[in-house]
Order: sequence, then structure tokens, then C-alpha cells
Amino acid sequence: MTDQALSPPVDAVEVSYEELCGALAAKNLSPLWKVNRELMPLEHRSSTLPWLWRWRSLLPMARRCGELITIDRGGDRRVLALANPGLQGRPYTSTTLWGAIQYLGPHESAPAHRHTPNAIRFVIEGEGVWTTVNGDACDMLPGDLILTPSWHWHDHNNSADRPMLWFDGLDLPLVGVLEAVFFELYPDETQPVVSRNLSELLYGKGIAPHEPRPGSVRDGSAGTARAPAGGLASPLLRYPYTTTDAQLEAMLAGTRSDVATVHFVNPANGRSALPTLGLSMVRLLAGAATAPVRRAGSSIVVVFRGSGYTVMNGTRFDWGEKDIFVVPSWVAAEHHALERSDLFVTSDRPVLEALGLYREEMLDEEQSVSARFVPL
Ligand code: GTQ
Ligand code: FE2
Repeated sequence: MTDQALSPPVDAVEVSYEELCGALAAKNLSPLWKVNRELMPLEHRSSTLPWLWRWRSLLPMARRCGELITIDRGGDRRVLALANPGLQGRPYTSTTLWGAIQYLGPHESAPAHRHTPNAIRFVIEGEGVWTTVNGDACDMLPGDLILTPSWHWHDHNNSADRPMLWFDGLDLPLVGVLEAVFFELYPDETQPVVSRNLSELLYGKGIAPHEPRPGSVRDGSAGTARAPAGGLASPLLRYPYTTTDAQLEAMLAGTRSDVATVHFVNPANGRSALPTLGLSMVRLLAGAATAPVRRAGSSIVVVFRGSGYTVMNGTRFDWGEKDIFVVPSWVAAEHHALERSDLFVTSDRPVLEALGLYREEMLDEEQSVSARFVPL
């Protein structure tokens, strides 16, 4: 085919290879052959580093923030992001997950807003606090998991004389890379409380209200007091530790195993409580350990109770109560409990599973690989 056959006609480019590379760059074209092995390396790589944040160094700084920083409009939240040192100063715990500590002082309210990223709160210490989610006030006690699903109004309120600290987990980096972050401020400081722990009353018992038209109860405005049962996110917004604890105890007693894991699921469909976040609690008895495994996708682990250590790619990370660590994608990890321990895990696994990207490998003692790919 001659140039004349092209429409519109173009000039032939007759330059050296070096000149061609310059001309390509000038026209915002990038040759794959120069970056191929970087983009698709033969060995898996993750920029997220295995890392651990110690509660004893975190807490005093969070307290000082409580003294120096207000949370009126503008600031909105008093939050310290767990910024992974492998991510060039970005405030993310892994490339997909936001993990942070939020501090709410006595008689403070964090103003109402909503955003497309999904969020969870896992309570570390304090009491007398609730998060209102689309009008339903969800009580927050240590070990409780509270959901604030995508585009649900939420504000946090501390009616007690003590400060409250919790862990925030969000899919913010993931939603960010998809350029799907949207955010709105609620017109008032806080939203009206329409109900208290209603989602738990309706959906927390394994039997749920009949839904003639799933999802029809909510139009996204505040004051509806209901999350949609037919939506992607769980209509149950509060998973109390009392239930988690009892379930783990029953599992350990019933199976005579020394490790038990519960997943926080949407009671309407059995899938993960949030479409983008995997949420679970692992209980290990003293001396128990999990088998080494590496998984595609990252996770953040909050040590709710206990002490022990986790070996990640051969490096030992010792942990105690309330420490938080991150397991990057495809990093071999095994947990060892020195005393009875509860590990709360937030991951991006539902995203990988939904897209057919999830894989895991169980590793034996010598870390030799026995591949186990998990089909959907
Ligand atoms: O509490 O609503 O850690 O909007 C990051 C963004 C917490 C919150 C975070 C948020 C919140
Ligand atoms: Fe928020």
C-alpha cells in the first residue's frame, strides 16, 4: 500500500532509530519493547512493602492530633493514614487499600458526608460512639465492625467523656485509579437519627424482612434509615463483636481446631459485606499458626487481641495488641500466635475474585511452591 492510498495522506518518516524514539516521545507515543519487562515482569512484583505500625508509637501521636486539630468543616476527619513506605509518599497502605486510624475526641462529631469509596470502621478502643449511616445510628464498641457503603451518608458522634479510636478501611486507592471518586457534603453538620441499630434488628438474625422490591426503600437521601437489601452492599451495617466472638468460640469448640476464621458477609446473598472489601476475623489459640500462603491482592491486619508474629517473605514481624500490618500482594505470609489472638483482616479479594484475577499458592515448610489456582 502506498502513502497515496492512505486518507488523509501522510508523509513518510525516514529517520534513524534514535531520532524515531525522540519523534515518538514528542508525539506522546511509547514503544512497548522498551518497557515490556517492566510492565509484565517474569517474576511477580509489588511496590507495597510488608510493614507494621505499632500502637504504642501511633497512640500518643493520635492523642496529640486530638489536641491540635479540630474537625469542623474543611478538615472533616481527624485521620492518620497508614502510608506504606513503598508507595512514594502516597497516603495508601497498599496500592488498593486505604488504612487509617481515626481519633474522635469527647463530645465531638465528625460531619456528615458521602462518597463513592466504600468504607469500614473497626473499633479499637472507646465507647459511647455511634456512626449514623443513612439515618440509622450504629453503635460502636471495641471489636465491632461498622459499614459505610458507597454513597451512604455518614457522620461519627462521640457522646462520651473519653476519646474513641478506630481503624478505617477504604477502597479509596482502587476507586481513585478508576477515576470514580465522587464526594458530597451533607447540608447540615449531622444527619437526623431516624433509627438505632435498625439494620441489625432487621438483618442480623439470619431471618430478614420480606422485600417486595429489593432496593426500592432507598433513594440515596438521608432519613430513609435503610440500606437497600438488593444492593451490592450489605443491608446489615453493624457486626457486633459479641456475635463475632460467640461464632469463633463455637467454631473452635465444634471443630477442635486451633484456628478459626469468620467472614463478614451480606446476609441477603452470602457474598462479602462490601463488593470491594473482603472482611474477616481470624482467631488463633496460643501456639497456633496458619500455613504459609501467598495470595494475589493485599490485606491489612488489625491485631484486635493477643500477641504473636507474622513471617512475610522470610522477615519476622512481631505484633501485639492493636498493632496494624499490611500483607502485600503475593508475599508469603504465615501467622503465629504466642497467646490467644484475634486478627481483623481487610482485603481487596472480592475485586480480584469478581474479575477472575484471584490466585493463591499454599507453600510448604521449605517454601516450595505447590500451585493452587482458584477458579471462580
Ligand atoms: O470517616 O468518613 O479514613 O471519609 C477516610 C475518608 C475516614 C470517614 C477516612 C473518610 C473517612
Ligand atoms: Fe467518609
